[in-house]
Amino acid sequence: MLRSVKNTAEKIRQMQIQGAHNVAIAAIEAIEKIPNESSAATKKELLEELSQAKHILFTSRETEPLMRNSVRWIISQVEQSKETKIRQLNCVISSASQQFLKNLQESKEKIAEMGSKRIRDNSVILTHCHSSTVTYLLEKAAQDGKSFEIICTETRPIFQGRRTAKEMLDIGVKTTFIVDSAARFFMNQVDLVIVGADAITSEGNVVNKIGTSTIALIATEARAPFYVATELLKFDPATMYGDYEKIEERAPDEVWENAPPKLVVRNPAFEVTRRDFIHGIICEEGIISPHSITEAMHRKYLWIFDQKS
Ligand code: RUB
Repeated sequence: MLRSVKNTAEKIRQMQIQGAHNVAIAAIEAIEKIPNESSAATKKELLEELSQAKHILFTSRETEPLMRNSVRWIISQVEQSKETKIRQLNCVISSASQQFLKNLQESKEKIAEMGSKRIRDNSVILTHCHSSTVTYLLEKAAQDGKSFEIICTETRPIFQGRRTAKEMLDIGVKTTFIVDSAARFFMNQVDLVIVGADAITSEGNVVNKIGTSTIALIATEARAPFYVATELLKFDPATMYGDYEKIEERAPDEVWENAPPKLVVRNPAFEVTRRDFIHGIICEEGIISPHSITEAMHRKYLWIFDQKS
């Protein structure tokens, strides 16, 4: 039972699937497979399985509100369905999953379209980590005929920046690869910074890969606009009701394998970048100020405020 969900959760935990967008897609696809692997005979049993699946996926990585919002929404469609027969309820899972995936793809397209317009010819753009939203936006800009170059950080400890660098080279963009601590050294050559997001809080702060807030700070110092490209559904409704976004702390051996025994090694995967350092959030509703995030959520995804657990 729940074989696909367990496999996917393990891949997410081990970061074979990485980045909030890809994590959410993998989780949705795993939920979509539940009907094929389920022995549920009643709606109650199916909802119990879905609840277990939710728990398994939610505990795979902590800082993944897009995945949580996706899974919650699909389950809510089953809960609210008037259908009682398993076959029909399985169809609800399938159509809700497909609808959500379609929405994510449409959002990604809109973000790329609007973000591409912000790129002026001959710009130097710095990015951090690997965000599929950012690389898609840059790909769109290249297709639109913009000429630009990229500086990307290696992103210690597990080097997601290498993936970004390879993707940029594959689309023929001049790419410079730097160690994370060289970001300030190069910032005076940078025209704009674009990073992705793992979570957006109700105050308009953004959670992204560790190192992002330092880059935001030095971008502000150098007067280089700092943009975040993200779907609005990375908004975490729990932050609206007082909770802090949890920051995942990963195993120390990612930082130093076989470190000296008494050494304390810390490895937070993410951190908060305050809205004051964010020039704009490039999302499916347009390029918006982080201050207006809750209005945008009310306009576009009102249902999110009902889904807390
Ligand atoms: C990835 C990371 C990315 C965001 C956005 O961290 O911080 O910037 O997830 O990515 P990790 P996307 O490698 O630890 O998952 O735009 O693809 O959702």
